[in-house]
Amino acid sequence: MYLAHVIARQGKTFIVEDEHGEQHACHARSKSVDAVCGDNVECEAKDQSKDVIEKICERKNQITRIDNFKREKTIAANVDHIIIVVAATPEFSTLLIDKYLACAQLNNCKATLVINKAEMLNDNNIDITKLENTYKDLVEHLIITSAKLGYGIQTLRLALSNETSILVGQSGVGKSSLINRLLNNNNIRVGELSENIQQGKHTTSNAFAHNINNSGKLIDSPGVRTFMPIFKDVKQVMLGYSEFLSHLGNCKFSDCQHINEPHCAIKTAVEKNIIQSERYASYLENIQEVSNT
Ligand SMILES: Nc1nc2c(ncn2[C@@H]2O[C@H](COP(=O)(O)OP(=O)(O)OP(=O)(O)O)[C@@H](O)[C@H]2O)c(=O)[nH]1
Ligand SMILES: [Mg+2]
Ligand SMILES: [Zn+2]
Repeated sequence: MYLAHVIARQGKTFIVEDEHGEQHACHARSKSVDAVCGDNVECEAKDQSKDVIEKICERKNQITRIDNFKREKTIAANVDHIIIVVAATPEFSTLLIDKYLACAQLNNCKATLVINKAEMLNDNNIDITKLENTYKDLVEHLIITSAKLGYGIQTLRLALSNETSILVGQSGVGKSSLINRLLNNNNIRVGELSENIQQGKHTTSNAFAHNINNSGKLIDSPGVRTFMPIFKDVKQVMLGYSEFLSHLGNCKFSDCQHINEPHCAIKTAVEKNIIQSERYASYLENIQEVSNT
């Protein structure tokens, strides 16, 4: 029996890494052993066949998505730090950033915002100052990068600080390209990587955890077509906006949803510019979405 860490899943095969950094291909003991990237597992070594994952250790948290059939699917576990990637292209909305921020907040993860394709920001009329003003106090780091030019990569590497991090964001923002850069700079072979993440055009289809030298594990997740955090109820939306937390409980009504109730502490904070009006607007949009489903 040995302890290991799941770094990828390809169909019914799991790739795990043991405490010595050695990789093994495993099967799961049964269907109920549904391990994901980031899981800590107990494995049984086998001579004649693939090793077997016997047990998944208790998870600190899990990042889930909703599939096309509205079923919840876990894509990664035990995540410390969510790296939200947006880029000059494709176009993005701050609502999307706010959803990912809430995902981090609800899962007790740190959040960092990466703005990639820096060399194209001017041509695409992205207002960096506005983004910085909105998000600098809500994230651990706000980093401008260009995976194409190699800009900002060292800053990103330092921000990863030896934890398990996951890159999230729309398809095409450059998540896999950033990982390639982080790995290249460490002279780690990328051949193995390209097989896993560069099949077909560019889309990453499965989560995959890469070892970044001295900077822990970095999970590459598939783009937003398949990964979009979803709020289960109004309560979750409230708890997902970190700057709201200290005001909750100060409203006149204990069940205040901060929409149009009188004497609402959240709305007062917005009026006093303590909470940004953009964030409050996105809160209302998310409340609306939850109420419609
Ligand atoms: N100009 C420019 N292009 C970039 C940059 N980073 C990535 N790209 C390009 O953007 C496209 C998408 O990059 P990927 O790294 O595959 O994007 P991804 O986020 O991993 O996409 P999915 O796997 O589909 O979620 C590729 O054509 C990259 O070459 C950048 O900094 N500047
Ligand atoms: Mg990718
Ligand atoms: Zn209120």
